Amino acid sequence: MKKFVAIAGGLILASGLAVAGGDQKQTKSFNELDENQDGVITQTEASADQNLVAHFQTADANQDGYLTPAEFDTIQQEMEEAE
Ligand SMILES: [Ca+2]
Ligand SMILES: [Ca+2]
Repeated sequence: MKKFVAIAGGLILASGLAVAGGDQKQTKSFNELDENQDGVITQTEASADQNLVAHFQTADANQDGYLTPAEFDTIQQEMEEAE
C-alpha cells in the first residue's frame, strides 16, 4: 500500500512538472509583462518570463536597460524562429 502511494505521488509530481514546463513556453504579452504600465519592460518585469529574461541583453538593442514594444516584438520573433 505504501508503495502504491509513493508511485501515485510520483506520477502526480511528474505531471505537475510537465504542466510547469508547458507554462514556461507560453510567452506573455507586452502588457502582461509591463506591470506598472509605463510602456517599457525592465529586467525585473522581464523576470516573470524565463524565456524573455534569458534573452534580455539581446532584446535590449540600445542597451538602456528597458525593452520598448518594438524591442519586445523583435526578440519575440527571434525566439520563435529559434524554436
Ligand atoms: Ca514597466
Ligand atoms: Ca532598450
